[in-house]
Order: sequence, then structure tokens, then C-alpha cells
Amino acid sequence: MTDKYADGDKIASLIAASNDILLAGHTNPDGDSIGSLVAMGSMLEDMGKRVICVVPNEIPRSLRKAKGGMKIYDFTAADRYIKERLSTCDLVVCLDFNDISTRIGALGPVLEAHACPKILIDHHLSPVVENFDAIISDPSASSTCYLVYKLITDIAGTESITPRIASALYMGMMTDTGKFSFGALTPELFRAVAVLVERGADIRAVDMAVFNSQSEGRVRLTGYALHKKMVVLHGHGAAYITLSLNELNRFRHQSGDTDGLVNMPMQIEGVDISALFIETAECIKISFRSRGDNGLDVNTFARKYFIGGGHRNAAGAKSFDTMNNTVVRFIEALQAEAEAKKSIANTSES
Ligand SMILES: [Mn+2]
Repeated sequence: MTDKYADGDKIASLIAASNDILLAGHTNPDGDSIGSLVAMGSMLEDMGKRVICVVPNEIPRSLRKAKGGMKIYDFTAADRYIKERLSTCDLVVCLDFNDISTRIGALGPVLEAHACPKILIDHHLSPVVENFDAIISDPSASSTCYLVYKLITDIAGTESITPRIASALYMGMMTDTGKFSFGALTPELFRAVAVLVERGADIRAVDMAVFNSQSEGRVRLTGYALHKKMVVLHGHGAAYITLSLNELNRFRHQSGDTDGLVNMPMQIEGVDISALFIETAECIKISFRSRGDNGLDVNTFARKYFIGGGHRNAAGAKSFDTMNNTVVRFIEALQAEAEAKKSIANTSES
């Protein structure tokens, strides 16, 4: 359904021809974003390249211990330094996002303005390809780390995978599949994981860093959200959670504290759709989740009813309406989708 781009050879020659490389991850970096930066950055350093890694904003607490010692700059805190470093870079590698002009905030125009070859390695739908000289894009891949794994083994062989690279790649594969529970759970993915274990991936350390390095506030916020704020819409097989700025502040919220919260209502039998509405200073940030190939396509849903998109079973969106109106629109949209489904079923019966 979506075009694949597989410019592996071209990427290998662009890397061979460059000496000073900037690697960029996406806004609100997750395990796949950080994992692909660390793995790709380490491989390039091991090849003798000068490397600088940057993400558009703060790295969540749970991922700070999972960087394997790689320095990753937060652009909001180091924009002048990054601009200065970028001026000498002869290659830019973009990881785990599909559009340089909309997905990485203020970092986007800065990278766009710097004339040098640009590479994209990503698994989101609909990459904006004009900005890139070489692309690996495969929306059927479960993570960008899986694509980086294949690229590293193609370019430098599995022998080049150090324990640091192995742990980083494992982190992205594990987090983007919800601990290997959704996405493309192919035999190839598990073979890749086996190779990473052989090459020294420290699975316990990754798990400890990602899941057991939370603040007390985050754990309490999760409890509060599920106990007091979750609404189950039994008729729609859906559930949602809203969190206001006031509530977030009460629990000393930090970036990343609500990551994964949207998945939790789906632990309830019969709930196959979940939404999380988070108030920020600018807008209501929404996350959608659904289950399976026959469940609601939340990528289409987010595009149709809100400003957003993503994957079939995991998408994000923004609303510039009030929290109440946003929730009302969500419920109306579920209703509209249910009715559309019913009328298609009726037509096919008659
Ligand atoms: Mn990803």
C-alpha cells in the first residue's frame, strides 16, 4: 500500500564519501528514535567519522540511561552549538520520522537550510521524499531500529555490531513493538534479536533503564489517570483518558511521563480503541491506539477528524479546541465511523 524506498547502496556510498555527520531524531524522542541514533552514530564513529547526534527537544528520563554513553544534544538547549557544528557537516542522517519540515520543530528549517546530502531511514507512512538524496523507508517494518540493523549488517557485517550498538537496536525493536506484542512480528525480527543477543545486547539493562527508572510522580500519575480519569465507552469498545495541565503539574510531570499510558486501557477485555488527551500550553495532544488489521485504522481516523496521522494501530494528533469539545468530537467521530461500518455491512448483505 505504501511505496518502499531501499537506497541502501546509495546510502553506503554517501557515508563512505563523508567525514562529518549529523544524526537527527524526532520530537519527543522515544526508544526507537534514541536507539537508532545511538546505533547509527556508534557505527559511524567506529568507521572513523566525526559524529554529532541531536533531537529537537528534551530526552525523557527513562531513556537518558539507555543511550549507552552516546552524547545526544537537545536542540532547545544547544541550538547555537548545533548550528555551528552543522556548518562543517557533509552529511545529515534523519532517523525515525517522515518529514523534515514538520516533524522536528525548529530543527527542521535549520537542517533544510544547510546544503549537504541528506539521508532518511524511517518506517512511518507517507515520507516527504523531496528533501532527501537517499531513502530507506518501509512502513511495514516494526521499527526504524530494525531497518538500521539491516543497513548496518549490509554495510559493515554483523561483526561490526558492538554491545553498545546491539543494546541500542534491541531497545528500538522492543519498545516500538510494545515488548514484541504488535507490529510486524516476523521471523526475521526475532532472528535479528538473536543476532543482537549474540553480539552482546544487554536485555536486562535495557529493560531496567526503560521500564524501571521512573519518577515517583510518573507512577502515581499513571495510577491517578487509570483510577480517576479513564472513561470506558463500552458501546464502542473504546476508552479514553484526559489529563489537564493542572493535573500534570500536580504530579510534577516531566517529558515522557505519559508515554505508554495510552496502551493501558487496552488491557481491558473488549476495549480495542484507546485515546489519550493531554493538555499542553499550545494545544491538546492526542494519542490513538487500536488493535489488529480489522480494527479502527487510527492513522486515517487521526487525519480525517483531527490534525495528525501515524500508523494503522498507533497514531497521534493535535486539537486546538478545548478539552471538552475535543472529547465530544472524538466520541462523535467514533459514532460516525461505527455508522459508516454498519451501512457498508448492510450494503454488502443486500
Ligand atoms: Mn519508530
